[in-house]
Amino acid sequence: MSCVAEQTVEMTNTDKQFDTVIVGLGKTGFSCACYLADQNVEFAVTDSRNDPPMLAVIREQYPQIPLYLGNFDTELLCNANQLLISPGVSLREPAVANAIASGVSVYGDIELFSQNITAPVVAITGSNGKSTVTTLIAEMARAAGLKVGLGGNLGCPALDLLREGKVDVYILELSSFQLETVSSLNALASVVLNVTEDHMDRYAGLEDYTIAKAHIYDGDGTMVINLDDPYVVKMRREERKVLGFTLADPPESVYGVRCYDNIRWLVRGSKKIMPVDMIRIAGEHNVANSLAALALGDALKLPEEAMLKILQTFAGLPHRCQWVAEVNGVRWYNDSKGTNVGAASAAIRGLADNKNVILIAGGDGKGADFNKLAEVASDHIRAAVVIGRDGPLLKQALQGIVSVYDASDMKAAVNTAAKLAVTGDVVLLSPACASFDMFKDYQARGHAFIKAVETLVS
Ligand code: UMA
Ligand code: ADP
Repeated sequence: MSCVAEQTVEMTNTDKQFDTVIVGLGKTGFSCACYLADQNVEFAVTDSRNDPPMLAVIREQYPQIPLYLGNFDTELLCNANQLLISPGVSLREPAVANAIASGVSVYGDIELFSQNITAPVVAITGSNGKSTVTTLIAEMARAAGLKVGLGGNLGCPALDLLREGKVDVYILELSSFQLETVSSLNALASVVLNVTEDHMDRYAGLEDYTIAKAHIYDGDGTMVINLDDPYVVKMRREERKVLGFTLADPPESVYGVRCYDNIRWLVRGSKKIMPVDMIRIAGEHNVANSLAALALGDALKLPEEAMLKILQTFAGLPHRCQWVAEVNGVRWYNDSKGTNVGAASAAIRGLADNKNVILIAGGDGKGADFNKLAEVASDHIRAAVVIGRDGPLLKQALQGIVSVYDASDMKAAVNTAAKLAVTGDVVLLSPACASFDMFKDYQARGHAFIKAVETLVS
């Protein structure tokens, strides 16, 4: 196997001999390069792409770093002592798997981060709700006067946080990919919000994916456990401090929901906390997210007043059940971040009222089983407009349950939905798929939707 080296020197065996090789030159790989360069460690960087996202930046800032682009070279990876691997690269990638088999140690940016921090970490994972809960708990901590380092899968790569100076607490959103290669995290408090199918193109199955997620609980911190999710309940370890949450009436000391005089309250055991309808973000999934944030805040000893203020004021992140417009009595919502079946199902349930949803969905399904979406569709969806590479698979699953229409792009999808919708309907973009077959990312997909809806208004 050969690969294109950026150095002008002729490559020999010794040229491919580095103690550390960074695998991947996206946001994570570049953050690893900056961190190691600060420590005066020598290393090389490789990426299977010819033109990875951070190529121009690394060439400009670190012209001396050897780069190996275009594919993964088995010799380069097997000669290393350690690989610092990016989350987008699977450990099953043949050259990486060969290196692991020949004894090379492999870890990711979160492991390096964990080995070098001096402040506690609150860590959040789950198939859905990660960014919302991560933002909620970060805002709560800030409202309590703490200096927060916020990042991970959401935005700023973790190692960049170490270059920004001292903080009181790190709050990290972590993906299953990042958790595959962590052993020293030992978070003060951590949560797996829920487990539903995602990234099935990367994992052997749900069990494999669940095992990766469960690493967030390694260590001796407080385990925040979603008692409504059987996969999460199984992760519970008896010897550990546990704070539970449920959308049901909870037992003593568990966070939950209880009705008093027909008003639903967030409670902890028998203690009332706040009426549910004072939570600003809508939908039952956001009640669960709020309870998870309260439990994490409890573990962090945040004052309740600061936490409740945030629940009452946080308006939600863009592209998550985001209200876009009302046109002729039809409400349009952008849930472009609904990138798997579980997320789209939660969004549909949260916004539907008597089968009034016209759903726009499709894209890169990541190997998902769309039949689970069909179960939700039969109760809540009147029609669906499908887009993208896996639109036909989605159509196959939904046909016979609801009327399904094809659209070639987002503008066509919005126009078709506009023709189908009547007063009182909700048009929801919640694709149940990744965006990369049609867009740069989920934000670009959400913006394309908003732009197309705006043309209906003008
Ligand atoms: N890739 C290659 N060859 C390589 C390296 C990467 O083809 O040599 C491909 C990957 O398969 C992937 C893409 O490039 O499709 C990006 O991978 P990356 O590891 O370079 O990604 P980064 O730019 O470092 O961004 C990663 C996270 N991306 C992924 O896990 C795919 C970002 O999460 C995260 O914000 C960033 O680190 C900082 O921590 C994004 C994401 O989509 C938002 N995450 C997934 C999700 O939320 O579902 C897990
Ligand atoms: P993530 O970071 O895990 O992708 P987000 O907070 O960005 O999660 O929310 C993405 C989408 O997932 C939302 O737009 C909504 O459709 C769905 N969602 C959010 N929270 C939950 C939850 N607790 N359970 C199920 N689905 C959820």
